[in-house]
Amino acid sequence: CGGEGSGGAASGKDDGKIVMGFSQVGAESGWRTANTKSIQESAAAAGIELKFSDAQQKQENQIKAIRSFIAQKVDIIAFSPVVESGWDTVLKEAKDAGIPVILTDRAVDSPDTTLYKTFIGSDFVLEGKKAGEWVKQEFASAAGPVNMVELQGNTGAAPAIDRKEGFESVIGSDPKFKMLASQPGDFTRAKGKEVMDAFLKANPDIDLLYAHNDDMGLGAIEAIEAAGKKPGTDIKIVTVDAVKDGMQALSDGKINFIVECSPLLGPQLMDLTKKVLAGETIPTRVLTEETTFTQDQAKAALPERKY
Ligand code: GZL
Repeated sequence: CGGEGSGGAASGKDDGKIVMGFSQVGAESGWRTANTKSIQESAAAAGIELKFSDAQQKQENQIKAIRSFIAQKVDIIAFSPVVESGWDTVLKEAKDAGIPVILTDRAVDSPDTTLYKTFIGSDFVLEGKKAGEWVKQEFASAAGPVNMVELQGNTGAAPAIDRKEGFESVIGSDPKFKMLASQPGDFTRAKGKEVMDAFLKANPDIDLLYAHNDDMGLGAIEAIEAAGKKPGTDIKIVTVDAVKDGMQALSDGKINFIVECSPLLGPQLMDLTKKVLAGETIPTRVLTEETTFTQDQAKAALPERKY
């Protein structure tokens, strides 16, 4: 097949159809399910043949999948790196094979930016800052201390690192706010519930939970209710994503604020894929559009939500 930048759309097959290898993090959250749906539906709509692999949140499975895509001589590889580090070797193998790579959703920390064409995804530091700004405003009149706990995403993941950094950059300097505990909940409901249960047993007076995604927040709500407390009232909750179940909890008053992180990256990915294979220059960073929701805004937005 034609190599990268070969002018016409290179194809792994005679019929000229673009073949994409996509390595997905897993199926850990409502966000991930919506992201997978967006990618699969957009590939079909764009006439791109998709070879899709679910890594079950394991980096070694993503590396295996990328090597398999290289062996199959796909035209392009796209993936959402489950963690930031450890990609240089396999990305160099893709580069040496003349197969362009696009990062979606999460970034890698490689200093060699020639290893991929672009990164389409959110600004996770900004998402953390938006969550922190809401907390400062919500507790502006509180004398303090404001006792907080944090459920982080999976260790080493760009959204976990950056959402924590962004939140701390806004809250960190104010002595009124005390972070009593901060642990990974791996972006899943089950782990979020388990860790929140432990937080509640060790800290009787929690005022606020910051969860790096809705799913961990929803798991935490189960633990809070099991402990006989009212989520959204006794313990305020701010999360990130704005998936349907999170927005429903927000509308029901069990979550107090959600920072949106859009999973609908499929159309942009397919558009950029065609540009890369046509030899066009594309931006090295594509930011996704997203907003924030209060309880009233969730009530209004729910009927129209796509995910
Ligand atoms: C963010 C994405 C995160 C979501 C979680 O772009 O990587 O992973 O916030 C998902 O819900 O599991």
